[in-house]
Amino acid sequence: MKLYVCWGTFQVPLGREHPCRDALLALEEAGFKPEVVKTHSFGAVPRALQTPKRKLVEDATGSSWVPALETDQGEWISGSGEIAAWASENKKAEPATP
Ligand SMILES: N[C@@H](CCC(=O)N[C@@H](CS)C(=O)NCC(=O)O)C(=O)O
Repeated sequence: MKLYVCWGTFQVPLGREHPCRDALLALEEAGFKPEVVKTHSFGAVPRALQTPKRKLVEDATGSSWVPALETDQGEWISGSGEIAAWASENKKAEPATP
């Protein structure tokens, strides 16, 4: 799976939430290890000036804003809350203990 993010998944100062980081942590918590794809640019930039990765996200989700998740099944989920909900619904099973 691929998690499309802005410029990274770093923590931001002053306790402000960073949606791309929240999405990654929710996926990791659910046992996934997504490939993180940096799209750069910014969601509000006009399409003509967007990066190819932002255009890909917009074509798939209808919005150039990130975070956006592309699952291994080719499903796209847009938004950190939606990605977190998907992660908890599709949690990977714990490996059986010997
Ligand atoms: N409600 C959205 C907000 C997304 C959001 O604010 N994303 C940050 C990046 S982490 C942003 O600045 N988005 C503009 C962009 O870069 O697309 C969510 O939680 O997913």
